[in-house]
Amino acid sequence: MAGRYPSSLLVGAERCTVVQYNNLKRHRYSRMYSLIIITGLLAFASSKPCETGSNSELLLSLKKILLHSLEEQEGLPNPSVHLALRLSDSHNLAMESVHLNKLKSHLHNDLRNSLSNSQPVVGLLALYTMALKSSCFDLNTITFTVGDKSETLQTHLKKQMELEKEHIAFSHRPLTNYYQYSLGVLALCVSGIRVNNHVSNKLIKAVEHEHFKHGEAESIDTYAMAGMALQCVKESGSHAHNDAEVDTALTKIKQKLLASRRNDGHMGNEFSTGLAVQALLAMGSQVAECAASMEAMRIDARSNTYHNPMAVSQILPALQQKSYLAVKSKECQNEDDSLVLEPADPTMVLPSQTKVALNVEVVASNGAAALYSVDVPQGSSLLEALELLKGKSVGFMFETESSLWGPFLSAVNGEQARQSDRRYWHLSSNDAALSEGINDFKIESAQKITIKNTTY
Ligand code: B12
Repeated sequence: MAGRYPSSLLVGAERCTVVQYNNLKRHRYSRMYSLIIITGLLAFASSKPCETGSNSELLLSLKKILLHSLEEQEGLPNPSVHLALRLSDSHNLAMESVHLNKLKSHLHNDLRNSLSNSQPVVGLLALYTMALKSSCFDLNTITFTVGDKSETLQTHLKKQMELEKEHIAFSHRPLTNYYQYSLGVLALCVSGIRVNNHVSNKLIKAVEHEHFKHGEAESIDTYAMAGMALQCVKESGSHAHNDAEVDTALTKIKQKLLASRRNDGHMGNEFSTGLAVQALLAMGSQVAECAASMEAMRIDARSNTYHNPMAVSQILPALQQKSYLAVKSKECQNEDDSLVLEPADPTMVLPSQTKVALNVEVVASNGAAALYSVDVPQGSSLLEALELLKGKSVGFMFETESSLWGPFLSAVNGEQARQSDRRYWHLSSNDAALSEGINDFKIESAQKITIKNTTY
């Protein structure tokens, strides 16, 4: 599966680093390698961390990562990447326009199929809505025909939110998750649709009862998304009767985000910090208050922590001191069209000669554990390592599902960990939870990976 696109980005004149792009895939994968070398970016010189001008080279290189990812997408076009490019202050309008058309055809068809099969897709519908709105596209002209009924995108989004809300009333959890529920509220709000008070109340209650979890840990990403959603609702004035409740929830979210700030400036982890900064800015924090977190992200970006376009798409608005709320007032006139993408030089990346020993422990839902061993080239992704193990025919098998973040490990040794059962295959290395998935995590040294069927 996973089309991986090892590619390279130079941030700082003296070095050339391999960055791996993850592609959006659906239900199948094929592998291919290419190396893209972008040379000539000047060394990053940041003396005033919060001033846009001082980090313009870094921002430029991040935008180019996103543009390259558009070219290399084999699967569905990514609405989050589109949104980040549209919220940027410089553009490649031709490439954005081609991508918009892909969203309106490929992603649209995929969403229609999901809606026809009654699958909950509120997060993707919301991102699609915001991507279209960020391109100033008339949302009223977008319709889905499901069965013999044709309804607008916004009507479908509202209906999905009603289903989610009813599910929360019934089982205290959304059909999808609170991150997607927040995205739904945000998308309705930024596109000027009044959010039903009952819908926003469910989000407010979830904040109050601290229901935002990622596995066993608190989900800072979800607090951030809920913060942006509720801030938008507050500003729209549509929640007038319960203004105090919205304020209480926003205050709590802000506390949660600030309390999650580590000494190195990250809020939550490397991958939630961008959304957390976006949320704080949306809620009225001054840029200076976020300086340490922004600097942490810039250090990450320079050391290639963000080698997944999805991660870049979530930090880029924050580094440009913007949040997803900016979609609401987005105008598409007189845009700077100066972003030029140099052609990439494809090169093969050869596997390392050095092998490292990997132990893989699989813990099934009944607690039964199986241990496997395999030697893999140093620097292999966990996905490549699992493929090698599978090829050894020692009884290890696995399957993945595509997502915006790349391949999600869905079944191991014939056992599914299904969202409908609130289960997933949790990944850890030497007992520490992985902060990346199977396509992005690299095996640099001998270790034990545990893959455990876990409830959440
Ligand atoms: C909800 C959520 C989950 C839920 C998903 C099920 C559910 N309840 O819906 C659960 C708890 C199962 C989960 C698991 C994991 N997650 Co998670 N998850 C999220 C969260 C908060 C929202 C995702 C979402 O709904 N997006 C909206 C929809 C529209 O996009 P989507 O792509 O269609 O959504 C699906 C995928 O994102 C997928 N998914 C969820 N997490 C991950 C992680 C990876 C690596 C992949 C490939 C897919 C994936 O599940 C979503 C629902 O189907 C994000 C936060 C964020 N900033 O994006 C983190 C996030 C994506 N997860 C993350 C991680 C690390 C993981 C795990 C690898 C943790 C672990 N150590 O096991 C596992 C995945 C292991 C595997 N089997 O492959 C990181 C990814 C960072 C990175 N660079 O890759 C994020 C960004 C959180 C963070 N800040 O660290 N996750």
